Amino acid sequence: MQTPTSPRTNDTKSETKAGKPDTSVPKLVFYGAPMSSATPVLHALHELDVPFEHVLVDITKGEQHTDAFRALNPNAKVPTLVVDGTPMFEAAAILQWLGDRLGVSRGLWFGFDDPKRLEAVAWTTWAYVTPGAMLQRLNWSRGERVDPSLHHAPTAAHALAELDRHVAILDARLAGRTASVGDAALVGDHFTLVDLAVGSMITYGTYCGLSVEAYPHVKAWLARFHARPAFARAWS
Ligand SMILES: N[C@@H](CCC(=O)N[C@@H](CS)C(=O)NCC(=O)O)C(=O)O
Repeated sequence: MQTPTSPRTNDTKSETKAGKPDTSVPKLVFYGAPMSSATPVLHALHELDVPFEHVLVDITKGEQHTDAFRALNPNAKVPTLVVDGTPMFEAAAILQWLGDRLGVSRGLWFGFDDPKRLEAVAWTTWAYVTPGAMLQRLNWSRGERVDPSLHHAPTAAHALAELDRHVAILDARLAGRTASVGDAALVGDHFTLVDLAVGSMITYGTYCGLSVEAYPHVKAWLARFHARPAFARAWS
């Protein structure tokens, strides 16, 4: 594991708009690998604009299997986030925790008493267990890195059809939230970590062969997601 040449570390004190140190930000150590399941979490950390230490785990060299890393994440996978010394894993859980702890005051998540939090948790979880699960099935059934003896064309075709249905569900959600194409957010009236979680999964889907061309609301929403400066910082 190595830190990048210019890590954002906790030596950098987070500042409030008034210029006072934001002492409420816990010490965050993020373990990730480029263009992986860790990428949406890296994107979220940039959106939140909080200080964090970034540790690169070279999963191509097996660095995730060291005893030190397994002590943080017994699954030996990225992302892993250590918060004031306590490790957590699973991207969906990390995103929701970041929203609860750091996103509400930054307008990127919803407070416990806000009914919109119910929708936020629902859609964020949906991204990972509905299209996310189907993307896994698609990859297993035709992925380049998967043993070809495990490939199965009918399963791949079924997964793609299901993913298309998921995009249709998203399109209807976005269409119902605004009169015009392209300015809707999934929950609330502006971009939040909900859009980040779902947008990340759909973006990954497009890398795997999913098309959103037939869905104008999803297409415009995804284009705005990709135009965010923090997206470019994380997804490269
Ligand atoms: N369900 C996990 C999946 C994490 C995952 O599969 N991470 C991959 C990178 S995309 C990994 O660390 N692979 C290393 C390995 O399996 O050895 C999450 O969403 O956090």
